[in-house]
Amino acid sequence: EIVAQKHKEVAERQTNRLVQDLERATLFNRKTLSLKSFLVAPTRTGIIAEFKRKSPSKGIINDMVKVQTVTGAYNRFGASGLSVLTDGPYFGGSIDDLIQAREINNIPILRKDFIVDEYQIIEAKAIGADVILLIAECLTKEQVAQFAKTAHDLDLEVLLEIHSAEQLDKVAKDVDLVGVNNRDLTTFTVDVNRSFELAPLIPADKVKVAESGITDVNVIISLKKAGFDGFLIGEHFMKQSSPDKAFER
Ligand code: IGP
Repeated sequence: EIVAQKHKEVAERQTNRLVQDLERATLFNRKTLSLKSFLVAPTRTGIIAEFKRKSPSKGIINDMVKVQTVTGAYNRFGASGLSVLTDGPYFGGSIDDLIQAREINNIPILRKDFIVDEYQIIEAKAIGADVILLIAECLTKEQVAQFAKTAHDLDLEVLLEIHSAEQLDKVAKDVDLVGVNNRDLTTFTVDVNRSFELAPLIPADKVKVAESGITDVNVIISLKKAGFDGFLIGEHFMKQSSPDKAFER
């Protein structure tokens, strides 16, 4: 039902801000950063650190902290990229959160949302994102290919999220990174072994990202050995009362 809700949300936003308006935004012409490159940069950790106030599985995680304080700390701490939820209803995020994160950070930003319409991809560019998330569960194979192409035409990178081996059928030419979500989106069960199981099945030309339920540096080391270059972490950081202070060194 998320997909239906998103279509409605997009239709409403689109009446206030037409595609032509998005294309006139200052950030629309910004030169984007490559998450693929930042993930393997020697001075960075491979961690994609997420700003997430709440989630359907956990309820409120942290609604006291500011997006610039937290993302600034993630950046200083050595994150390769930032993931900012722009979904309001389920995750308590907003487009303004991403714009604010962009203002102070010069590392790649992933727009974390449920993308069901090309409008959201143009919007992602206009608010300063570098990467979009496409969730295999929510899209047909044709939509994945089409949306990924649109993103590439805008110089945005594409992270395709999968949860099962069957969904690998949706990997398209214009997909840059394949993410294995260790969390089942319907039952919310988290199992990091999902990443280890699916890793060998991911096409070799795609960068591998492990998503969700990562709380331990030893797991990151094992995932790296299994071929993962990216580690998407939200809750473990956000549930600290001061995620920013936790990272000060
Ligand atoms: C982060 P965690 O367990 O570290 O908070 O997980 C990220 O993987 C998770 O927020 C996520 C997500 C998503 C959120 C993965 N895929 C799709 C919303 C939509």
